[in-house]
Amino acid sequence: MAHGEAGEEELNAPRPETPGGAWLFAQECLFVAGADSVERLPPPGLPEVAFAGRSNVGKSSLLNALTGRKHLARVSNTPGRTQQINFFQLGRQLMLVDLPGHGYAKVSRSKVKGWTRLVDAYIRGRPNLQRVLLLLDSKVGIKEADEALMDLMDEAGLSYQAVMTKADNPKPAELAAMQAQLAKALSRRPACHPEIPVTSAAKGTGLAELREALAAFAVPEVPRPKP
Ligand SMILES: Nc1nc2c(ncn2[C@@H]2O[C@H](COP(=O)(O)OP(=O)(O)OP(=O)(O)O)[C@@H](O)[C@H]2O)c(=O)[nH]1
Ligand SMILES: [Mg+2]
Repeated sequence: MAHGEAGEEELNAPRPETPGGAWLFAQECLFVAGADSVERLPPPGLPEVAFAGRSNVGKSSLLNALTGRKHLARVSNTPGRTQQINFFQLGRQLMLVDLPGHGYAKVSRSKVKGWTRLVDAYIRGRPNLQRVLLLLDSKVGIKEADEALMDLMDEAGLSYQAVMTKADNPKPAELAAMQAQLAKALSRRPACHPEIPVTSAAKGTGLAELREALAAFAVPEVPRPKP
């Protein structure tokens, strides 16, 4: 067999399996880059899943809870704190991307414009961006800024999925009503994934399922050569 040709055995060998969610999120997770302008975005590499949503919706908290690190992404009581796009590498498999909160009015207009431009440019132009998770507060639902972001993603044909956050806040009946309301509103959106995970970073609700769903985007684990 010529060098580089696959033998019969290799061809029949099972493909490396997609890493499971629990395994993937137990990998080392490292902050690798923060970008406050398009020029500072790291070159595209690993598949990326981005966490988007209005300020204070719980993006950083969800990232921390998924990875089991309390202080990986900065959590703040001051909306608008995450002011840049932050990249966190999970093992050698996946990049988790914390986007600055959109639609927050209490910072200067020029700043809001700057972040919106940056997020727009990232969403429109990132070739390795596999999915955007659009986080929606279980008590608040969809606001104008979310509609604007969804318009952009529908237009760009970029796959996105709504994720309900802070599910520990509303009463069960309110939560169910919000789920139904969101399912109806989002069913009209062409690029929106039909499933809407319900999560609570505070209580751990829905995290295992979300880890599993995100594992589908990860690069398959490369088997290490036997010593
Ligand atoms: N009750 C409850 N509070 C939460 C949960 N997740 C986040 N919070 C709180 O919501 C606030 C905002 O959380 P962050 O994770 O900083 O929100 P963010 O979306 O990253 O905010 P920006 O970076 O400003 O865009 C903090 O006070 C958190 O403690 C949750 O699951 N349940
Ligand atoms: Mg944040």
